[in-house]
Amino acid sequence: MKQVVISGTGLFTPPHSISNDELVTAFNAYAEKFNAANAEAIAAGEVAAIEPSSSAFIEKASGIKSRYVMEKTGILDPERMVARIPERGDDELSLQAEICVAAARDALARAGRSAADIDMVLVACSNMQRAYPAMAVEVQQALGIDGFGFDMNVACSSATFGIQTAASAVQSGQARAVLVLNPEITSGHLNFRDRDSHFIFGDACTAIVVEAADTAVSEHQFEIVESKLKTSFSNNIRNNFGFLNRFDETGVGKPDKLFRQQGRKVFKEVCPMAAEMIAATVASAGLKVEQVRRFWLHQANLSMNQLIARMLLGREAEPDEAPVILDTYANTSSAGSIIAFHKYQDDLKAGDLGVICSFGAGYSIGCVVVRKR
Ligand code: CO8
Repeated sequence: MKQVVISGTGLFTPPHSISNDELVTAFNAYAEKFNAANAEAIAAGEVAAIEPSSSAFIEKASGIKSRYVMEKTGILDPERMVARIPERGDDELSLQAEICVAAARDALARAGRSAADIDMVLVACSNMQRAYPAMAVEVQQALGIDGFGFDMNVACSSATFGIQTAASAVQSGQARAVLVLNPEITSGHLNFRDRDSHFIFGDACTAIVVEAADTAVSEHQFEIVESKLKTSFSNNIRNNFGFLNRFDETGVGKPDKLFRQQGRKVFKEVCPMAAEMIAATVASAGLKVEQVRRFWLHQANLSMNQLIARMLLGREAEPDEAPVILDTYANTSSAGSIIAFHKYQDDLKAGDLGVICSFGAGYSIGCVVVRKR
């Protein structure tokens, strides 16, 4: 079968960072205000008081210290707790397309490619800004790419599923090169009034160029050795936001139309699934886990990644073996494992093996074994 490589990656990091302390101060101001306004109902047992959040808890439970967002003043305003970003007109480049273009330019430069070399654009992420036209078609036009584009959503696993889709398109001859984009504006679907989850996510966009090995020109090539995808239905991470919401006005704006999860259950169920998938994908490539030089894991929770590494290796992973970016980026959904891959790849030598693995809502798990060329 035709050899396929990842020839370049790119990253857009939003301009604003929010520390745990800043986030907690805003949340606690909101909670105090809510509790004061509902004091009588709380005393009568009719309404539950909102407990305060804490930076110490957030860092201990998740490993997250800060996160990047597209806009922070609105999120940190206890009266609002949503970013303030004005709507754009139909004739302006949309926000999600704009961050795709920024990450794409970075990836194309690293791949030594221009728009003329790309035949297919895939926007693969957890949330699309609109129903249609597809984000990918807008990005295609903004970059001046001739060919076709479409959107796909497999939540946190969108990037790895996107890589596999792109590799198949190159292998079948459908495209010479594919641009995969993961614009995760997660702050749009995060409930900043929910103590259990207000700290979990951050915004970012990654870009990946996938093309045929025999014509690739980049100095940053990774051969795709093997990949496996798996989905298994679960309601433990769910968001009911959608275009049918308006059929029933009573549900509009309710918390189930934002991200929510059973964090403990997700942790317990997904870690073994991810470890098994990595082991199976490495084995099906005829390799041993001990031969893998680096694991670029989905960046949701530090303890989760430590546990997966222990399950695989039978020991703690060295920081260099499973790099962490969630401390400063938080969970950027599908972009997380690609940010780790993008930032921690230049020291690898020809022949070094690595695994990109994502896991999340669906459940969905995507695993890609790569070899540095
Ligand atoms: N401050 C202080 N205390 C808190 C806070 C807080 N902010 N939040 C909860 N607590 C309390 C709880 O009330 C609880 O108290 P008690 O013991 O008295 O009941 C105690 O702290 C422990 O709470 P938890 O059991 O919830 O805490 P955990 O240790 O389980 O940590 C985590 C919570 C961090 C959420 C953890 O469970 C986790 O990370 N789980 C895995 C989650 C995960 O990986 N999810 C992946 C989903 S991402 C994905 O697939 C993409 C979806 C699409 C993205 C859409 C964009 C938004």
